[in-house]
Amino acid sequence: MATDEKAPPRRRSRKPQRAADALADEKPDVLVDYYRMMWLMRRFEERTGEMYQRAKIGGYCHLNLGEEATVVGLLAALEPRDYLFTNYREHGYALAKGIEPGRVMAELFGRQTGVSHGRGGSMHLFDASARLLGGYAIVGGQIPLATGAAQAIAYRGSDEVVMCQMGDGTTNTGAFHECLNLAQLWKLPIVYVIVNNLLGMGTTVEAASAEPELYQRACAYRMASERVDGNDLLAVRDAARRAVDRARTESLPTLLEATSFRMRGHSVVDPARYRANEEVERGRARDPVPAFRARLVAAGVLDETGAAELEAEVEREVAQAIDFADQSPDPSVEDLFADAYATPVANEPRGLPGDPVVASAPHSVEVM
Ligand SMILES: Cc1ncc(C[n+]2csc(CCOP(=O)(O)OP(=O)(O)O)c2C)c(N)n1
Repeated sequence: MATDEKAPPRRRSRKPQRAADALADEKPDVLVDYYRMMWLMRRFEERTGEMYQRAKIGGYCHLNLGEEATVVGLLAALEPRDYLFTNYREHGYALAKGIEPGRVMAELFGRQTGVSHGRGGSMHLFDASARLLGGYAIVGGQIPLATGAAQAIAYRGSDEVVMCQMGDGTTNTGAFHECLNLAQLWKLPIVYVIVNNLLGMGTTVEAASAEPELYQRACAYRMASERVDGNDLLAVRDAARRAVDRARTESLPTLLEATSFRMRGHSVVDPARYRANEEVERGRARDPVPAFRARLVAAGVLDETGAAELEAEVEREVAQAIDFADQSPDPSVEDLFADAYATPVANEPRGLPGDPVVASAPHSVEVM
């Protein structure tokens, strides 16, 4: 090499700058939208707890309080055409999937205008048009269904992705292991997400799982996996994006674990006496909602007035959702058997992942 040749100027790594202010590369309006959704979930859930106390909501009711950063981060990685399956702790997921708060609240109130026409209530939110394919009450029940949806997508060769959320306690069920095995073997476009809020009801992960680092369970199936801090919305979103991208472009599954903290008891009727006060205080100190707000204010993305206006607007939106639910009619008795079967007419497609296959199956049975 000639000695007088000038060496090209060395590019400065962008890494140290990003570390100084990781928000610098983010679009401000997107960050505000994330905060808005977290705040909507927070107020929606707090008011839901209140409505339960006032006997407006029947049955069980599990809240997402404390898990907002995880939920918003996960959903930020999905396209509207992607499918979502969850367990019973799903109100926040429905909101983040874009379903109107009024329709979610009306479902909790058991009203006809609810997402599942009042027949499901909390734990059974379902909206095929939003591609939220359920809220499931049976621990792990959603995993085979989500895996089947991913198989249908792979079979048809389309590029949608399935996300399947579950709690830490769910990972000791047989369905979890059977489905992970098949998803890797059959190369299915699915992201399994464990929301590790450290407890399955009142049992700690350590007391229930021989391998408490739950993301490591993917090793048994040679599946890609990652653990992320569930209180860090952007970290969750980025990890979820990597997983969704792997599913969409390579048709490969991922196991994602988001460590989180459940602010209240397992359900609204659980006083959570099994937790030490210090543990709860530690968790509350890391509350992701005020932390994200403070971060946006410090970065100049939002000012105090803007944040307060946004919060007041959300407050009104939640109040309207409650009014809508309150004024909505109950489902009619004549409709008792409506939606009891998957399709009102045998083999009629409903736009679900497997429908075209079912509709064109040569051995399909005609029901007269
Ligand atoms: C098959 C089955 N067994 C038991 C239950 C009762 N149950 C409901 S939630 C739960 C604990 C689940 O914990 P986890 O998966 O960690 O979810 P989290 O509620 O913490 O989000 C149990 C045992 C159930 N609903 N279904």
